[in-house]
Amino acid sequence: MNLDPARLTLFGSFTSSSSFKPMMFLSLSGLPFSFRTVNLKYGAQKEDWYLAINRYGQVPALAHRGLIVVQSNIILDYLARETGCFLPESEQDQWRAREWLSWEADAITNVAKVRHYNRFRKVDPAVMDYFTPLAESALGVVDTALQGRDWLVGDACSIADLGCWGRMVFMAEGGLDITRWPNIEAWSKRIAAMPGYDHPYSLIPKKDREFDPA
Ligand SMILES: N[C@@H](CCC(=O)N[C@@H](CS)C(=O)NCC(=O)O)C(=O)O
Repeated sequence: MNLDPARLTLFGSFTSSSSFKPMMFLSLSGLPFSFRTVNLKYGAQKEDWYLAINRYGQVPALAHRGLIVVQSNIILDYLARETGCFLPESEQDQWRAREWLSWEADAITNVAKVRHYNRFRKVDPAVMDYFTPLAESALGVVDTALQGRDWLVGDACSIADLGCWGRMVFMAEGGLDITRWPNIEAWSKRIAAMPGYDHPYSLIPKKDREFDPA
């Protein structure tokens, strides 16, 4: 695959919360980039050409400067360091944002699991009974953290917010009603109000596309 090393190239899929995170970062930042679709429905993520990019056989992946970066939260961290966008100001807050991203992968990922099993792969009800309380507990932690504050870290939207919201964006498809967590609902509206935001089904292209904002 021919890649321009100077240009950010994101590989992803429109049904993927993990892809939504870097897609949201790039769109909210108004950065030029190329999008390359990896069709999960047809198993493109397990084809040799893509395994050469992401050995885990999953989306997303980012190519830039001859580097390949995978794992959505690492991509967010890379983009923040590279562009300065959504990077908290103080070093302490930068570490705190990365801490949220790491915790997100442990805990909020259960929200994505509940949605996945509910929407794409029917499982034994016992599986849902196991994962649903874990998802609810993670949402409770985020809701409490947002009590009395607009953003998870510092005074501005950061990669912590994009990583955590990105993973839970499809929560309704898992039967998790956002109105049960009022601080999360208010925070999601703050993120959605930012120019460049859209729901993943609208934001993430279904075909390869070039983004060159004026
Ligand atoms: N920890 C990874 C998870 C990536 C992930 O689970 N990607 C899903 C879509 S959201 C995927 O590619 N699934 C297809 C597969 O596993 O075959 C990340 O955050 O990037």
